[in-house]
Amino acid sequence: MTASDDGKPCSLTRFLIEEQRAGRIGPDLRLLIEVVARACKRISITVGKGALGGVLGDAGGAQGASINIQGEAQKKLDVLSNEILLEANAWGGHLAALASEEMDHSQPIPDVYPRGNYLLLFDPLDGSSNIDVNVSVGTIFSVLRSPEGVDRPGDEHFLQPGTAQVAAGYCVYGPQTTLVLTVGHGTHAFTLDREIGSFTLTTRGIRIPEETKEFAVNMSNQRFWEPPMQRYVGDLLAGKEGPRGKDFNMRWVASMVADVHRIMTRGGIFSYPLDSKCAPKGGKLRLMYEANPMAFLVEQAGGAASTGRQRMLEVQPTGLHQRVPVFLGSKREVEEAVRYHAEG
Ligand code: AHM
Ligand code: MG
Repeated sequence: MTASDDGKPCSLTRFLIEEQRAGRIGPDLRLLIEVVARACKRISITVGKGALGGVLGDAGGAQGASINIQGEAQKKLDVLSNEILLEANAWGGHLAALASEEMDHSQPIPDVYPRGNYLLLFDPLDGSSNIDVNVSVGTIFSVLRSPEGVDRPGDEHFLQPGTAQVAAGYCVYGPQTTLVLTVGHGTHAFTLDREIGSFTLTTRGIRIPEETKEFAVNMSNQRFWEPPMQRYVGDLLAGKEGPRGKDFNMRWVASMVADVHRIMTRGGIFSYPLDSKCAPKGGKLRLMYEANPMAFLVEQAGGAASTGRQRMLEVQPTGLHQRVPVFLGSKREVEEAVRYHAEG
C-alpha cells in the first residue's frame, strides 16, 4: 500500500487534494476526476451484477440490435455505462461538453447547468466482446481544455492532439477494480476498496520496464498485416534463434484496458496494427477514446506509444471517431516496432 506522508492509506480524494495543493491541478479538474471515478464505481457495481442484474447481452429490443456510430452492435452494458457517465458529468459545472465512443456527436452541457472549461471524452465500456464471458473490461477517459472564447463546443473543438490532454485514465473491472490516472505528473494506480467504497492509492509513479519479452496482438489477423508488421512479429516468433536473440511470450485479452494494465504492471508491447480489413477506416482502435489516453498514461509511466510511423500524442485528429494503428508499452520494444515500419 502506498501511504500518505502521515503513514495513513491515501484515498483518491486525498491524492487529488494534495495534487491541487502542489499546484498540479485546479479545483475543477479535481472535481472532474472525482466525478469520473464515482461513475466508474457505479459501472463496476453494474458490471459485477452480471446475469443477476439482467445486464448481459445485446442492447436493443424487438426491433433488432442497437448499432453505434462505429457500426458495432452495442451491448446492454455499453449503453448503461454511457448513461452512467453522462448523468454523473452533466451537472457539476466542471465540463463544457463531452464525447463518447458510443455517441455520434459530442454533447454540450445542457443550458440548465453551469458550463466549465473542460472537455471529457470516454470509451464507457472497452472490451465489449468480453462482457458476457466474465473477462475484464474497462472504462477509458481523456480530458482536454475547452478552447478559450467558445461557449458551446462542437465536435471540431475536440480535435486536439494527445499532447493537449490535461488528464487521462482508465478503470479496469477485473478481479479487482483499479483506476489508473495521470494528470501529467506520473501515472498512479488506485484500487477500489469494495468494503468502504473508496479508491485507495496502491502504486505511486508506475514505471514500465524498458525491455520486454512479451507481446500482445490478435494473431488471427496475421495474414492481413502490412509487410513491416509481418517481419516484426515473424522475428519475435523466431525467438532465441532469430535476429532478436530471445524467446517472446504472447498474451491477448482482447480488452485493451486489461492488456494495457498488464503492461503497466510488468511491461510488454501492445499492438493493434493496420490490416487490410481495418485499413479503409484507418485502423481498429479509436484515437480520441482509446489510443490517446492510453498513450498519455504509458508515456507518463516511462513507456512509448506510436502509430508505427508517428508518436501517437502528436497525431493531429481529423475526426472525433478517427481510428489509428497502435503500438504502445515498453519503450525499447516500441522503438523496435517503429524501426521495422521505418524500413518500409
Ligand atoms: P470496443 O471498444 O468496441 O470494445 O473495441 C475495442 C477492443 C479493444 O479493447 C481490444 O484491444 C480490441 O477491441 C480487440 O479486438 P479483436 O476482437 O479484434 O481482438
Ligand atoms: Mg473500446
